Amino acid sequence: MKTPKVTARAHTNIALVKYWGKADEELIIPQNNSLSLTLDHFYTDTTVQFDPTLTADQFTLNGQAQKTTKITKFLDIIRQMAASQLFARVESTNHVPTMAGLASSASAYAALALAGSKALGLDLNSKDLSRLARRGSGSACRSIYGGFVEWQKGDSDQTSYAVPLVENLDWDLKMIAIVVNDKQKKIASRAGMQTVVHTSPYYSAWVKRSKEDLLALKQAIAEKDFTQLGKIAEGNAMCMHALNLSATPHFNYFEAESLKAMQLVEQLRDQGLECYYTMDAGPNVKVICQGKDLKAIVDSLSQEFSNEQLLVASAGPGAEILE
Ligand code: 2P0
Repeated sequence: MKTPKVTARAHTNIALVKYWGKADEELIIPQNNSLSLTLDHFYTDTTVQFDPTLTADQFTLNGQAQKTTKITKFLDIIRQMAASQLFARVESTNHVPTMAGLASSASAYAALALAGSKALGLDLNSKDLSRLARRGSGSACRSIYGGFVEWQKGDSDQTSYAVPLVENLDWDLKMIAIVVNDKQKKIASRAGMQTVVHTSPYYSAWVKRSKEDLLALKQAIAEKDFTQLGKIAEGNAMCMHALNLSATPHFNYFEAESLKAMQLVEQLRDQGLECYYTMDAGPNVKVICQGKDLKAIVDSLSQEFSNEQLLVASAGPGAEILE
């Protein structure tokens, strides 16, 4: 018998203290705790149905058939938990503006963990859902929750999962994504962080620094201290990118336009408009600011970037079942 069709929605998240390196590559256990903000405007909807007439998993993304290797490996974990041998039809839609290049494995695996486990009749609690999402992509374990979320690294499958810090923000934070290039990244996160762990002479300094950043950021969040939050996020991002520059072979995600965007943010700050930048495993720059300054900052950025290149998001909710 076919299982019920279950649809789940999960949002992307932006890390303010980054995850950049694994202690266990198979189980996806990170080297350091990370802390993110779940975003409202970028999300993935995924529908899953297990069906005894299928002879293999099927996967479409935005209506296009995709390779199933990674999805099947992930569904195998769910099948094992539910003692099922059924294959599934998985249909995902990324609700990220097409040119954004922000489509994320975080929202994808958080939505798939929720829809897939529900479809097979598992009623996982949030902690176990976070552990499951982690097996698909590390950052996905944070997208199970809304607001500020910490991924506590743990040291085993049982102990590595995200916890919510502040789910409903009473703080008007905004993120402006400056899309400088929407093409696929040159170096995938998974390969990039692996190179860094094995070769950067600064890796142990990163682990130490990220611990300090995490503590300070949690305090800034508790005190709603935007200046501290921004400084920590910006500094932590640059430390992550310094690892890439110091790896063998060295690599980086910066493009000329990324540097231009970062310089603009620094200029705006000098002019008294408080904003900070962060960057992930790609050239797009994400600017963090407060709602009261959003319009002035977007107006200034639009002198250098088109409106289509500037995407604004706020804090968003955790993963949820849609039907
Ligand atoms: C983060 N990133 O904390 C960091 C910062 C990118 C830069 O998590 O190998 O796609 O699937 O666990 O989660 C991107 O890495 O990597 C990421 P895998 P993932 O958001």
